[in-house]
Amino acid sequence: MTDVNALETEILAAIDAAADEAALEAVRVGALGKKGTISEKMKTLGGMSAEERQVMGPALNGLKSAVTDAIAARRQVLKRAAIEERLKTETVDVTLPVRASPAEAGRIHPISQVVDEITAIFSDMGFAIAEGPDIETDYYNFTALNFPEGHPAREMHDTFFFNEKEEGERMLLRTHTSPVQIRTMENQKPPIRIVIPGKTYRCDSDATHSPMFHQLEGLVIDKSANVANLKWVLEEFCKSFFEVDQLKMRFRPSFFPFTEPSLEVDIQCDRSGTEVKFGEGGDWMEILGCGMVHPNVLRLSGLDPDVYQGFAWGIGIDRIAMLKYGMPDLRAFFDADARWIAHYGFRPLDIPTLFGGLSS
Ligand code: 2NM
Repeated sequence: MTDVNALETEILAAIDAAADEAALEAVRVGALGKKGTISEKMKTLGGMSAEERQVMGPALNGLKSAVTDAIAARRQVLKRAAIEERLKTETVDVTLPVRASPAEAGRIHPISQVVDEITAIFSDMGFAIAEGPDIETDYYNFTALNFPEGHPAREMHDTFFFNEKEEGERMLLRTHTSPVQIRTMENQKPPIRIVIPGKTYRCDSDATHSPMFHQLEGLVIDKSANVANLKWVLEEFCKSFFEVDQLKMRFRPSFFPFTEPSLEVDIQCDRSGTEVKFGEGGDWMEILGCGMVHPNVLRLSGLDPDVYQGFAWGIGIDRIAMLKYGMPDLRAFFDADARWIAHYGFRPLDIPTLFGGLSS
């Protein structure tokens, strides 16, 4: 009996001393596990005399239930302590500011914004958007656009050529997006009303020229499209883009191989202040080139110039983006400077629409 009492004192002390649930489990296995001290004692009951067993049986059963209860009670205490400890160390400060999501921190490049603005304006007038490859053949970039072989205009385009292929063909980086108009005329029956935004390339680099720049060209082909329609489309576009109600335009004669007549367009502006204002003042600024598509271009693209006619135009996107948003240096467009984009960039969810405001 003293044995049993001593064992009980020892086990209860170990239970009290267990500092965490793992230590408590070790005590339980040591006492009540298969080879635990109490289990071993239980096994000796079989070899005892009837009188001895009558005394030791209840004593050991009493020990077993006392230890089981003590372990359960201690486990509760340790569980609660563990929770208290976690609550103390795993606090979340809900008053801390939330980190901005990418949709709020990111910015849209002014070029992308201006392309979205321009395409929104022309989509609203019923134009479709067309695209094509940056790497082109000599045929689509020049020949089909009525640039005669050896014509000085080919040199004026400062073309980037690739090395000649084995058969002698030489690919190039398109110098304008006009090859897309040719591909469209080859593949679609008029009426055609498309705008083509895209990257274009010329070997030219200074404060106002980048070897890669952006153009937006437009094309209308049907049986009656004329210069009056061209002037209306461009006037509506300029008013929408510069967000003014009235805007005087000036059409001057020019030359492009692919149009006849060819015109250069100036818009009214005021340069008397620190920044240029459009739709007022007595100054002019050149903004785009345009004209009636040359009959040779129609013919080469498979359209009969006695049936179809149309007009086309081209605008430098980088330059009008600089004008509209007061950005002084073209080169910053392509520097990938995070501080510049944070200042001049646009919020991703402020998508330009005519009803929502183009640049609001
Ligand atoms: C310009 C100016 C004038 C033009 C012409 C054509 C085509 F393919 F229809 F012949 N595409 N683009 C054009 C006309 C482009 O850019 C200043």
